[in-house]
Order: sequence, then structure tokens, then C-alpha cells
Amino acid sequence: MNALIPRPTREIAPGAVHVPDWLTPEEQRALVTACRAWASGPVPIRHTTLPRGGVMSVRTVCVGWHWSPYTYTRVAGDVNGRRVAAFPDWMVRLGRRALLAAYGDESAAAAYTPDTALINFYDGQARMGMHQDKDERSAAPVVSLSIGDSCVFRVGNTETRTRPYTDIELASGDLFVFGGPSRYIHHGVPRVHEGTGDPAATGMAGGRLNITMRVTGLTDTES
Ligand SMILES: O=C(O)CCC(=O)C(=O)O
Repeated sequence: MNALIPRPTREIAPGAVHVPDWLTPEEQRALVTACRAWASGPVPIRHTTLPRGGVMSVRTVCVGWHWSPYTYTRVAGDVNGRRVAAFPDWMVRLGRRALLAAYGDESAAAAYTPDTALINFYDGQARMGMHQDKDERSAAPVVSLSIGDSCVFRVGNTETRTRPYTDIELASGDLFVFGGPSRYIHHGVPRVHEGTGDPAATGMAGGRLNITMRVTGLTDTES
């Protein structure tokens, strides 16, 4: 981003905090490398098919638990029947640091133990409609990391998919956390600003990567 224009940390709604430029370029490149590996397997990245036959424009790969509408499983029955990659400890630590950066609450951060990540890749045409993240059995916050092209991120309300909402720009390296009263806000990505990423800084030739870490609240006996 343009370093001349300061982008302060901002609470967009109670519990929904935007921390610009949180990831260093090194961290972004390391995440891109990890996501590339997960995208090739054991369960490859794919466009998710929705129950009514629609196909999501983003491509998604999961770590820890596999999300398919509207459930989490260990095995990706809708892709290739294989078990998803394990959720790495370094990502739990990253999630805790993210929570601390957003909320400044050390004990909440130390207790935060995400066990799944949905990794979405957006090319210039991809979008995500307004939705709530409500397939988890835990109300723990969602940690969202953005890398590559910037986008318009729509922060809505908990009641409806429509107004009132606030549009913010998420750029490469930005952190967005939503929990507490904002845990079930509707949110979406109406637009990606194609070509705004920095390939040298991120290692991505183009497009936008978004990683959301979540706590499923599930145990293996339920998978
Ligand atoms: O790409 C984003 O910033 C949001 C992703 C999202 O809403 C989701 O994965 O549920």
C-alpha cells in the first residue's frame, strides 16, 4: 500500500477490527508457499458447488477440517474422498498473534485455538456474496488474512444481507478479525481490484488470497 497514506487500526463495528499491513512481506510469501502446497493436495483446490447447483467463483482449499456447504468433515467427500491436511501448530500461533493484535486481550489470544482454515483464491472476476459464517459450533472469532490484490470487503450487520453495511478495502497483509457482537455479521467481497498486488512482495503473480481461520467446535467423533 501507499506508505504516505496512513491506514490506522480501526474497529468497524463492535468486535470487528481491521488491522492494515499486519503481515510482513516475508510472512505473506511464507503463507503463499504453504497455500500453494495445500492447493495441490491431498485435497486439491476447487470451485465449490452449492446445493442448488450454483458454483462459487472463488476456488477454495481447506486445512484442518474440510468445509462443504454447509458442514465440516475431515474427509473431502465432495472432492476426492481424501482427508484434508492437518492444521499446523504455526497457524494456531499465527491466529493467536492476530487476535492479540486486534483485541489486545492476552488471555483471550492465548486461549484461541483455531482448527480449520478456509483458503479462498480470487481471480479478477471472482466475488463472494453476502453470507454469515455460521457452520461452526463455536462462537470464537474468525481471523481473516488477505494477500495479493486488494478488494472491497463489505461488513454488514447480523440481521440481513443488505444495508446497513460498511465497505472497507482489504489490501495485501491486512488482518480483519470479527468476533463478539460481530461474530455473525453478514459479509462479502463484491469486488477485487485486479492488478493491485505486488508480485515481488508476495510471490503471487496475480489474484487475491484470503485465509480465514476459525474454531469449528467439532471433535473427531463427529467427523
Ligand atoms: O475473502 C474474504 O475476505 C472473505 C472470505 C469469506 O467471507 C469466507 O471465507 O467466508
